[in-house]
Amino acid sequence: MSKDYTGMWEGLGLNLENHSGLLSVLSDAYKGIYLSQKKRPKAMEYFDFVISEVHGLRIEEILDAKAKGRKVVGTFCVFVPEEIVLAAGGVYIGLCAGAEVGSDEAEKFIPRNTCALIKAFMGFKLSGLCPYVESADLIVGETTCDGKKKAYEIFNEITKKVYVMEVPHMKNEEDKKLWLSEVKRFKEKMEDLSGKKITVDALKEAGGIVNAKRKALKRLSSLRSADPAPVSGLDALLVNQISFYDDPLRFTEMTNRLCDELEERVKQGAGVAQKGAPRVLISGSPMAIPNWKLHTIVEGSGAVVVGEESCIGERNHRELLDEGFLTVDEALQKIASRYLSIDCACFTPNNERMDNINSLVKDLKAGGVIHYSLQFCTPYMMEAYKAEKAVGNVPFLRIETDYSMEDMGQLKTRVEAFLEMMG
Ligand code: BJ8
Repeated sequence: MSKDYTGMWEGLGLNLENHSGLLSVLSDAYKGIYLSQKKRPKAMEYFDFVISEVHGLRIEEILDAKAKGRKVVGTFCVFVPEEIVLAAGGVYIGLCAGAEVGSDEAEKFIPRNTCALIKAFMGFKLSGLCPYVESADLIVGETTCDGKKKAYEIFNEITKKVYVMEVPHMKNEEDKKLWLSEVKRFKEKMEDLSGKKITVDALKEAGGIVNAKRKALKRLSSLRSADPAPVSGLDALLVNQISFYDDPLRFTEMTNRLCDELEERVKQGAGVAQKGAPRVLISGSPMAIPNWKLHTIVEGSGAVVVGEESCIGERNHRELLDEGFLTVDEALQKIASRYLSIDCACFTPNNERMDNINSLVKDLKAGGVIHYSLQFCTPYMMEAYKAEKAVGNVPFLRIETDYSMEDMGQLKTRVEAFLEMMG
């Protein structure tokens, strides 16, 4: 940390001793994993800085925004329309849930056999470690998987800040109507919270900001199709993770700067791995910050991760918002339709996801797919069967794991055998 933030953390009511401990564990893990990589693009320095200031400068910026009357909205899912939060003058933050923190505390409220992501968001809060949860005015949940849906009830008892959007589990005409009404209800909620009427101009501006961010992430994604890959999967994953909490305008500019550098690398045939190194697509449950476990294993075994078919990845930026709207109503319809195109495994059927996995394999020239499910994440664990069938002859490995480091050795052995099989 470049500055002493103790006063700020105290003001947020964080558990200072545990909080400082968490930051040093995070920073050690980060340095061990990231800074030991070779041939990192120079433009990654910005993202290194952001992660080093994850509980410092960014929180300070958010508290400044709050002091100016802006409302802070935290989410755990890509279904929550960022455009509506921004159009109401709010700050949109994807809350951290990617580390094994406070599990014992969390297990006093939720079953042991709950996915690591849910346990983490409960654990972070219960251990008084997350400044984002503390600074949020509203936490928006959703009825995606059963675990989250029920956990939000408990989370609301603890935080008194949770608002839930109903996400249907099918995509027929009635479901589309239900989702549109949920998007409208959320717009009203944001108007109440901010005391501001959401106008079509505000939605246009917000739509432009979020689309520009998605375009920058798409640009990064398509550059990873080059062989040799110009950037490691670890670095690309970090950029995607940071997209959820950084200032969107600055993030877009810095991601485009990174892409400019990567474009040069591609022109020169330079990359982070040898040309012809095994190329892996990772598909499945989201990898919330600071979950770098599987990428570390895969890239530590000589392969390169060329894409994430995940909410911290393609699922978050694949579809742009159609900005051709003239009224608030039209804007809300386009927002509803853009978000309902997300191919989360909580939908049935979810055939778009199978098509999307196949397109990514082709576009990114992946030689194999590792299907990653968090343990107890039933939607993705179940969908692995269909994903494996969908990719046909492409080598496919199913992995189920959590955030602990105990199975690192065993996973490494399995990944190495898989890479050998990929040839
Ligand atoms: S749109 S993937 S971010 S719900 S890992 S809590 S699914 S048991 S996070 Fe997700 Fe939205 Fe879907 Fe994406 Fe449940 Fe699975 Fe846990 Fe999960």
